[in-house]
Amino acid sequence: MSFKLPEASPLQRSDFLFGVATASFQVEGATTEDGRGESIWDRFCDTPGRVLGGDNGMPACDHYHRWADDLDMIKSLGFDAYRFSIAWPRIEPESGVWNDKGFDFYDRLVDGMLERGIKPYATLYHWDLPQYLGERGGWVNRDTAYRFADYADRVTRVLGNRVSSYATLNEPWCSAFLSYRLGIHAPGLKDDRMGFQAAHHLLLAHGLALPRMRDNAPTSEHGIVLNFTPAYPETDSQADRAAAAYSDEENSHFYLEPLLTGHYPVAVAERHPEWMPTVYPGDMDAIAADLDFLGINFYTRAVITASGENDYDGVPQQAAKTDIGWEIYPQALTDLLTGFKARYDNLPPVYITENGAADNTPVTNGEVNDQLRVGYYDAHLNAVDRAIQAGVDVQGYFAWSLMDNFEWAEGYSQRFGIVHVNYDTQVRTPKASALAFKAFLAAR
Ligand code: IFM
Repeated sequence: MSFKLPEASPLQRSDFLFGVATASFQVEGATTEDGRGESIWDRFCDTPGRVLGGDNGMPACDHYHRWADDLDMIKSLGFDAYRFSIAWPRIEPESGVWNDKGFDFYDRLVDGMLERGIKPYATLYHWDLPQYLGERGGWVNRDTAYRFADYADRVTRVLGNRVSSYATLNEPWCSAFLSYRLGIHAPGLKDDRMGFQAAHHLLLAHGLALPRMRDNAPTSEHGIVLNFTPAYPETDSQADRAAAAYSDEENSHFYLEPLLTGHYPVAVAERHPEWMPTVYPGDMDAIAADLDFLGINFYTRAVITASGENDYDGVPQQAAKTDIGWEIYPQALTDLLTGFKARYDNLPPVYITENGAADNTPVTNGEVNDQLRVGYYDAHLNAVDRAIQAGVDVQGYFAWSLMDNFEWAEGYSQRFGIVHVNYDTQVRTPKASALAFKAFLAAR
């Protein structure tokens, strides 16, 4: 079993990069070991009612101890790269205190990848903000952006050019809107103005960090990872089309446009001037610093009505869905990529830094036959191929995720891994989807 792509597809070439992705809080465990400080997610998990089942970051996949075996697994499946993230609270457990044991862990991890011929793709911030910064207002406090730039500076000084690619942030939409506007992620606040201010401070953090990262690691690539859930109108009415277009301005272009043009979208500023963040002189220039790449995370689309009311929560009733309830709609990935190329003449080279499906198929007789996920990957790899044929510069693709892990507010209830994890025994079982990747990658 493998994936089927057109014969001449660039995805079949050995210079197209394939990787798997994880994130520190979701896989590492060891939340109190070797001097790691508390993160806002540790605190959020400890707050009753915030995370399904009262789950927390322990033991997750115990990757902190099992990283060498996990790297062997990545190698044996034939992937070129591993996208991982660095836990800020391991590196700077208290404000201004730099923890050698935290640096040592990522040192070992990166060297372990290099020894195995796996390219390290590091993300500096995948949501585990130190709790002490959370207590000072988190991303609503402008100072957090400066603290991030210092942290990024320290990490890139230590890991330097050994890392092929650094992303400053993973999905600032989630760190801003899900966390401060929609109340779903840590710290769980619900305030529009705060959400937009947090977004600005996250983008500023990226902009302040970037030149320091380039100085420290001049031969690495530097960029950012954004998530997109493109909006489609429910009907062809002018009102629904306008509502969908506006939704993209607020949720997608509010993050991408400042990075590529130095401006927030006019449509948002016109409709909601009261939400626009406080911006200091020089901020937008910093945010619009050149990117070596744009990381795009894609899972699904949103279906929008002008009234904001539908009885199916944005997912058409008859649609094929993954186990978390997200519609499977691969054409949206092609449309998203070609749409960005049409809108931005300076769109940098793109990596699909996350794509994948929740498919909770259990282990049966030692195997996991996750056919929904196999089909999802097949369809989305073809969607990427169509975008490349249409002229979009896509350099690589990362499956989310290497293994089942802590799915944030959903706890351990949703499994996104191509490798199954038994959280009691920590036994890893490659699923049919992992074997499909293995066969596909071996045939390149
Ligand atoms: O698990 C998350 C990941 O941390 C960020 N992107 C989406 C994934 C699935 O929800």
